[in-house]
Amino acid sequence: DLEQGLRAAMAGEGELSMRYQPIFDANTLKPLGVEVLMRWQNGSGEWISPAEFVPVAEESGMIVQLGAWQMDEVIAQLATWDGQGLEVGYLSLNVSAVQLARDDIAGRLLRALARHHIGTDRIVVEITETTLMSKSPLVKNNLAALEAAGVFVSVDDFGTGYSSMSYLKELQADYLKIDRSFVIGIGKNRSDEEIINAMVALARSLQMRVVAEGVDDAAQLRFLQSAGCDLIQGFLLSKPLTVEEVGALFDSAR
Ligand code: G
Ligand code: G
Ligand code: MN
Ligand code: NA
Repeated sequence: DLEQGLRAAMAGEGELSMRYQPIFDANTLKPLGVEVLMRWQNGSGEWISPAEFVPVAEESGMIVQLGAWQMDEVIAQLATWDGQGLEVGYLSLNVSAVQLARDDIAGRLLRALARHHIGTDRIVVEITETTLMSKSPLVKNNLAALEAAGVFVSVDDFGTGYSSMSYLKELQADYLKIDRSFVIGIGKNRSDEEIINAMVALARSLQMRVVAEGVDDAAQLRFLQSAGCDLIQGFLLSKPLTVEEVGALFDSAR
């Protein structure tokens, strides 16, 4: 089954890899960083979506080992890009509540950054609203340690969970990521547009930067620019890229 397959993929080589989806300045459209997205192509050549295997990895606890491996891989990759003179900016990492609750993820990340001489301000940790509201002391300690060290925190899929304004304020998250489901409604659904405007206003008042994800066409981009979004991510500007494609993009953007 999926769990056995994933266990084998983690033990072996080559089935798991990373893609990097660029995040752009909303106005200059200059790439400023990349979101790390895991990919799995199993032994039979089938691509299995992280939407399918991440929940399995979370339930089995494998996400701790998987996330630890990923973190070491991508920090090393960022150092490699630096060494090549490619200014890839920052890495945005999806981190699940299970990782924050069971691992010294803050310590692991800070050690990896120190080892590669990379500043903490080049990492954004993407968490969900549910994670933000966690009462687990380990989750709270990990997030507090990351923030104290200068790592940025982004609230992913914003608007799809139980959003709590007080938790947003308490953690002082740095980025708010508007979920794709609202972006899809631009030009079609007046209430989605109004929700986006309200989210931008909320983010402004909390001094958070706003990222819109899943931006697919020019009309969505125009709406989000005039709504005051700071950052844009989506297939209109770039799909998730391989290491080589990231290098080429940031090389040409210099
Ligand atoms: O990349 P894609 O759109 O297929 O991702 C689907 C879902 O899986 C998204 O919610 C995304 O946040 C999550 N995801 C993708 N890569 C990772 C990862 O490396 N770690 C974690 N925890 N979640 C991921
Ligand atoms: O939940 P999270 O934001 O981490 O999910 C990111 C996922 O969304 C990635 O797997 C990525 O492939 C997908 N994605 C990013 N931009 C677009 C887009 O413009 N359109 C669609 N359909 N999916 C997108
Ligand atoms: Mn994300
Ligand atoms: Na999202």
